[in-house]
Amino acid sequence: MIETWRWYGPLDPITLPQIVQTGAAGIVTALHDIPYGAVWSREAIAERHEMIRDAGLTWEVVESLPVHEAIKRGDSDLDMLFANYRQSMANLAAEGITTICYNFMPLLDWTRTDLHAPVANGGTCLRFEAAKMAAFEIYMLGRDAAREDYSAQAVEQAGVWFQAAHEDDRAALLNSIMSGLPGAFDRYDIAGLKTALKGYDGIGRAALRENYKRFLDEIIPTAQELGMKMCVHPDDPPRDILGLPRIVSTAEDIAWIMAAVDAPENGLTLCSGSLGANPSNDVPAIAARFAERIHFAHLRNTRSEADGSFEEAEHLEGDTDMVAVVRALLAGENGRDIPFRPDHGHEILMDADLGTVVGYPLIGRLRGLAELRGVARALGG
Ligand code: DNO
Repeated sequence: MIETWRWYGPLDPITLPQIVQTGAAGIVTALHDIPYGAVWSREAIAERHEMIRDAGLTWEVVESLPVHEAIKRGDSDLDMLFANYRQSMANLAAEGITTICYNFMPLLDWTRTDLHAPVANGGTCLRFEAAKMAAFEIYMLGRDAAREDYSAQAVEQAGVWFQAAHEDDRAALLNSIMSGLPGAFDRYDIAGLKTALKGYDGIGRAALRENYKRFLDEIIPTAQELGMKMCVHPDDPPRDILGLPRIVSTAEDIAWIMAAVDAPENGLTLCSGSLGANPSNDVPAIAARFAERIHFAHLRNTRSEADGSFEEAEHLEGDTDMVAVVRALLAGENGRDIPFRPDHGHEILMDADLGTVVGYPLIGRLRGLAELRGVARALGG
């Protein structure tokens, strides 16, 4: 398997020469400064590519070429957005970069309520606390219907939390929830989020699937012409959130996507952490079932709690049998060629002082990569 590392570009406090020292061979990155929906020019791609090559690394995967909200909503005039997406793909392919990760989550990307939850060994992790998310939805957004989306216990604790919360606590919660949106674009305050949510009025699961199918119909033929692999990232967490449907959360969802355009270029990013946060997802079984369509892997672990809360565990700990996941990936025909990256990581040792991108610490990820490398090596990958 190809060891990769997510790099956030020239503004990332972790430099390319430092990444070389982690042992990773490949880079996963994006042009985070380009607004969603605009074309990635050949020049901008080439410039970034050269930096990566100069450091002795390869640009293995684009994460992400973002899908504009208008496409997810299925607005009426999308021709320009699809044309721009295809143009960015062509420009990437011309530079020899052919694997693209993207997601189809409405409005939010990965969502957590705590960015620095303490863990037993003294580090911190990312945490999703159902009660705090419920508090955000019910009391801060005023979405009363959210009471139906959480356990009775979580709804009750939400009230307790909100009563006791100060202005700072609420601001910190909003900040945590918004932190999953990479780059500077499309972060919302409460008013902005309410407006953005209105844009999804009347869009349920079936409509979102229809919009996704249209995206695949528009994009996959281009991927085929260009020799590219598209790989959708699962929803994180794998459940509806803010009343918005999420359609990349379970094995059944993935099977629907793979069948919607049944071609190898329509593939999956196997994110063990995202899928693993739903206890009814059997992640090794999902990896085995879709192995031929998995073009990229995010390896990470979580520990779930009864009320729907979960937190991120060390890469080899937690609810998912990581050895079984890697074994399943390696059993696929192209298993040895799959790029993988250690996803997220605990903040440990001096991580907190380094000013790295939230969720992407240096030492915690280095630890994860080293552990995963050992697993892969032991299994012959
Ligand atoms: C979280 C990441 C996601 C991922 C996007 C892909 O850490 O795995 O933000 O990059 O969902 O589009």
